[in-house]
Amino acid sequence: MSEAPKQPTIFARIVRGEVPCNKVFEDDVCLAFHDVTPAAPVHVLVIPKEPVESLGHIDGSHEAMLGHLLRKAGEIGQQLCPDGFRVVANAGGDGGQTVAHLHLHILGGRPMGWPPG
Ligand code: DGP
Repeated sequence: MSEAPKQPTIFARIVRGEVPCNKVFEDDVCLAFHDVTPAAPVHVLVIPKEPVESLGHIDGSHEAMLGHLLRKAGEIGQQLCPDGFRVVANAGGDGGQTVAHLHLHILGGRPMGWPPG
């Protein structure tokens, strides 16, 4: 029996151009845009165009994409937050993930607390 098709996430719809976003960067592999509910003065999300669910759903075929995502997060973070920034990937329920499409949060523009909540 085949699985019922999953509904596209809001991020898949942003990738397809069906939902607008405040874009920061885009290439063939990823898209970066401002978070709609910012948790810091700078809060940008970097997502793969490929709809991978989370860091808990990756395998060797995703290595190049993940390296690219992290590199772009570093470049964007350094550009927007020269005094420092944090990159976070929430995964699964206990990880605080609310959108089931892998994404890196870039947070900055203020000192970050530790440990996170
Ligand atoms: P997480 O909780 O780690 O799954 O983060 C999801 C983030 O996505 C959250 O900070 C809010 C943001 N978000 C949800 N829907 C939208 C949207 O439609 N547009 C934008 N720009 N951000 C969104």
